[in-house]
Amino acid sequence: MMVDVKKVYDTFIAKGVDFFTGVPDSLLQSICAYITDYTPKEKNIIAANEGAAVGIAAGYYLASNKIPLVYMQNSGLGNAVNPLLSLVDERVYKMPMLFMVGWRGEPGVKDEPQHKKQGEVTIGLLEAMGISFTILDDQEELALQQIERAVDQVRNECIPHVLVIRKGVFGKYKLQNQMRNDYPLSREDALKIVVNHLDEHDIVVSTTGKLSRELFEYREILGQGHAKDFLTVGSMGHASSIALGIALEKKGRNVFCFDGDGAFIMHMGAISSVGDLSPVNYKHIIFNNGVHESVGGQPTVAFKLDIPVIAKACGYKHVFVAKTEMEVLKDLTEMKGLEGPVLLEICVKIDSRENLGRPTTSPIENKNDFMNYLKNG
Ligand SMILES: Cc1ncc(C[n+]2csc(CCOP(=O)(O)OP(=O)(O)O)c2C)c(N)n1
Repeated sequence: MMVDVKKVYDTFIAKGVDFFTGVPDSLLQSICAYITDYTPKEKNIIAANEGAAVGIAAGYYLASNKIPLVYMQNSGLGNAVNPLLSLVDERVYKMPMLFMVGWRGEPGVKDEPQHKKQGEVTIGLLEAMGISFTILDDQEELALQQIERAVDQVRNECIPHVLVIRKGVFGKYKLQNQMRNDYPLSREDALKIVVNHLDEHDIVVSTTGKLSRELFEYREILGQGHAKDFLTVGSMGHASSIALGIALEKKGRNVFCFDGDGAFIMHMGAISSVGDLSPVNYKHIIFNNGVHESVGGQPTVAFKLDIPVIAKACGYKHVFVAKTEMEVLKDLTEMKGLEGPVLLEICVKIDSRENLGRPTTSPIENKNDFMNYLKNG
């Protein structure tokens, strides 16, 4: 049984919930797509991170006295905890807010390692925060009643309430207003060009989502093993900081951060430390497709930003933008002779393979191999 996302959306609207903000999630893909297609842009704000979404929702409530809806993957609860407890909570400003949280890693449901712990503790986390919640039923009529009741509770008691969304509860819906761009390279094409250009001892910290999966597969094809790569499978937005910690400690190694635009934006403030500490061996590559491609292609604001200028203003020494293979190769060659931090933004099209696999080694194996390589290699 599944719940039709049109009916869910119509229920929100009928109950006066018509403002949406959040960070997309694969389990919420169809409802987020429906919201995107049927909501004016200024009433559906894809935020930099989940905490920022709570902030935007709080501002909306203060100015409208209406209930906002915040959507996120349960991985994003961590980013939202601070504003939930120090802003929204009933002992602080006591704000009415409806949440939709995708439950990755639900116990008993097969999922990737980075979702297991988060999935196990999701309900406990909500309980510990004293936030009321409803696990949405997969029977449509019941689910719609649950939503109505949740909105009533939020309104009557002026508190937050979380709708927990299990895998497969929402029926399919395909985004009509799909983002497009005409850049020639895909993320995977660009990744291969960069990997081919790495020196033997260069190491890589790669971001959350499909980029790390593509890197893993390409190293398999090349028969190079995976010891040079730290795959940041969870912890979205922190790859650049992990790379910084390594670069400062291992000054003789080039440390590449392979970042996504959504991840870069999520914790953009982190690069102020990169610029400030300015490790000469730090190389930041942003694979910018302008969307959260890994979870359904919802837009980011990345093509409206001047990422190289932001990096330069934070203290990076050299910055580049490339759109074609020729440009990427030219920039990579030039970067070899330069002291970092260096940033290269590669604009890529929105694309990924249907048959893309997942890492076959565990995160702990990855960590041990990587640390051994750093120690000995
Ligand atoms: C804190 C947190 N929020 C949301 C997610 C879900 N998530 C995984 S990958 C991803 C999109 C990443 O987008 P981007 O960095 O632009 O890379 P792309 O997939 O486009 O290559 C999202 C939102 C997550 N893993 N962690």
